[in-house]
Amino acid sequence: MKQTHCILIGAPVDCGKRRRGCLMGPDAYRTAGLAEAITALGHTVEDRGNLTPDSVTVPDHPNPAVYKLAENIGWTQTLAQAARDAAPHGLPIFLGGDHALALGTVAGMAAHAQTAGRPFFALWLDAHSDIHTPNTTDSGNLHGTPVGYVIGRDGFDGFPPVTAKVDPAHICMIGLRSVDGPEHAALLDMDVDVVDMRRIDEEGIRAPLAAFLDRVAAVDGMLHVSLDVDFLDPSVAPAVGTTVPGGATVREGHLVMEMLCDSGSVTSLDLVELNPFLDDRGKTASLMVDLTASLLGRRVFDRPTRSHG
Ligand code: 4U7
Ligand code: MN
Ligand code: MN
Ligand code: MN
Repeated sequence: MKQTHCILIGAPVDCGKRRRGCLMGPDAYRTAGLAEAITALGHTVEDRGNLTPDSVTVPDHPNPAVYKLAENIGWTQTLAQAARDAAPHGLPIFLGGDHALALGTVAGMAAHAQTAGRPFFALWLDAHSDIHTPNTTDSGNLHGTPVGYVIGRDGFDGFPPVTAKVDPAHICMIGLRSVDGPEHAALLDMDVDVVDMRRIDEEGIRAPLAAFLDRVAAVDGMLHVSLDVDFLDPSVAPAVGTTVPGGATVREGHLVMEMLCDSGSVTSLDLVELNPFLDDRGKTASLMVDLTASLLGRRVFDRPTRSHG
């Protein structure tokens, strides 16, 4: 893989749900040797440290379940700007932090793509579809809403207006196995490419991902990857609040990352939902670092002719 300048951006977002601990995520990735793994592959790394959210005040939300609205809006503002600032200089890697951070990172990267005049795509690696709005969520946990926000669904009053809406047909979700009723209803009405665990069982993970990557490459798209720890099976990745059994294996995770590397399309990455308080001697943090290394070109054994096509 060609030499890449990786920009680490710490986003200790912990307001997207009630269970605390994701604020320790960025330091866990650093402790697990993320920067060292990247430089060992011949890339350069710049660590911009941890951000803090803009402070905003908001009126009460009509859905009383909504949790920490103001803080989520503050983070969205801060991270959208951080994404736009970093994108022209290299490959931003957002170190979460819970998935509420993606309201900002994806909105910011999409705005950057619009400025650059390139189509924007997102790959959502997750047990969940995260397509709620503050009005449809029962839990009130806004880490379940980033996709709803970036495609421009109603209900995000008080959040920064989405200047570059992401086309649902440019989103692929892989790993789904927990989708709420209102999310299911929304997905039925749009062209998101949904690769749930049953489809992975039946078709394997390679074919649907290859088809999506071909679509991105055909139009020289910019691809944002949002990797939620709960994409992986909890037996191999226990450090997450929202465990759902029946997730991706270690090898499925690596294959996805290796194919993403081969595609050359990835222009930004979120590492989200790691809760180090729930980890088992750092094994989840280390696995996330290893997956990032695969995305950036680490190979066990390479044949010059291998390709995913
Ligand atoms: B994550 C949930 F009800 N859908 O809205 C909700 F199942 O970023 C979970 O993918 C959301 O971890 C999970 O609270 C958000 C729930
Ligand atoms: Mn999830
Ligand atoms: Mn998620
Ligand atoms: Mn989660």
